[in-house]
Amino acid sequence: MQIALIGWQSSGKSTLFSAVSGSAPAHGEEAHPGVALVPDQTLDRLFDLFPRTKKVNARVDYLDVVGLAPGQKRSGIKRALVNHLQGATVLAPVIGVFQHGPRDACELVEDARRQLDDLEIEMLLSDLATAEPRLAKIEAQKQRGQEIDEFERQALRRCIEWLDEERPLRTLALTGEEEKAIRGHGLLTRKPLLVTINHGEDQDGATIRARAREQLAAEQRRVIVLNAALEAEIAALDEEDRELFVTEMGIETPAADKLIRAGFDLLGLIRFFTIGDDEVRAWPIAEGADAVAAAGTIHSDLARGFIRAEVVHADDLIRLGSLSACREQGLLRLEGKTYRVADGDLLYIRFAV
Ligand SMILES: Nc1nc2c(ncn2[C@@H]2O[C@H](COP(=O)(O)OP(=O)(O)O)[C@@H](O)[C@H]2O)c(=O)[nH]1
Ligand SMILES: [Mg+2]
Repeated sequence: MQIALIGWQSSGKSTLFSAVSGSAPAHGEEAHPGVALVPDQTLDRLFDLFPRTKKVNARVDYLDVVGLAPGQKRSGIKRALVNHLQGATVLAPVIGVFQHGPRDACELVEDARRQLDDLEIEMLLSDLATAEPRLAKIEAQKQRGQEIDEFERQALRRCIEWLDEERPLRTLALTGEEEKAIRGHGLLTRKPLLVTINHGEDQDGATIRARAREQLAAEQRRVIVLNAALEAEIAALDEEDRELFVTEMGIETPAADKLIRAGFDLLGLIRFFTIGDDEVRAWPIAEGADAVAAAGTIHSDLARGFIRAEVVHADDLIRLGSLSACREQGLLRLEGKTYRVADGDLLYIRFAV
């Protein structure tokens, strides 16, 4: 999963990027990658129970990019930047309202909506700039009698029509074939949105959060509200100080957790665990995936030679303390290829190649 932080200049993207990834932000470059480990208490407990050389958390990739200049309205996003964004799984617009000072929460949310709408227009224009030349090329090929992908042609036409009405592609229902035909184009308004509103120390975060969730959340569009500067300060503390500070300030969860959780949710991801000879590991996988798909996430050989999976829920294992205790209670089961993996399952894949 790659989350790209986008937005207007000075909205707090780089500040948030440092807070969630712990690395230095983009400096003069178009886009700058960073990595964060998915915090996972269940994994920590499994690791205590089964000490191995390594504990491997699931990871999330972040991308910090240059901001759009406020003066550039209705010109679309620069191609060089679009190319970076096309590979992202989730776009996270960072909307800054911290600069407005202690104003009424309703006004701030209204301002955030305007900024978000303007940003969406830039993304729409960028998608048109991707889709229109592609369609023109296909039409030309068709005219010359060359073979073309009719699904792609159809999908692009529908997308362009939709975009012309200033609607994001997230809300367009495409058929499976159409979807597949345009997937490679990485159209921006088709990607799920994780809207992050960055408020200031002197603003009423709780009210902004309640109102923003009510007014700005939509299908494929989640809203989180935080104070990026404060989150960056917290992230820079060592673990002990951090816990103390977080409790004192009454912050629910650190920003990194919020972003990751919302991202997993948006993408319909769950995680499963494996315990090997040398590592205890968490793996992200699509909700609804079966045991073979899980095996394939670990290694393609495991999917090819899949025989059975031994499955126990990590919570049961932690509660009972050993695999033999789980087996005695019938909680360690043998499952076949079509078993639907549940969030928090621990899998032992039996395979032969
Ligand atoms: N007071 C306050 N300042 C912030 C906050 N987030 C960012 N800033 C400041 O705003 C400026 C721009 O932030 P930056 O993260 O570089 O914005 P970017 O252009 O979106 O990457 C910097 O001086 C930050 O310190 C915030 O939540 N509160
Ligand atoms: Mg920046």
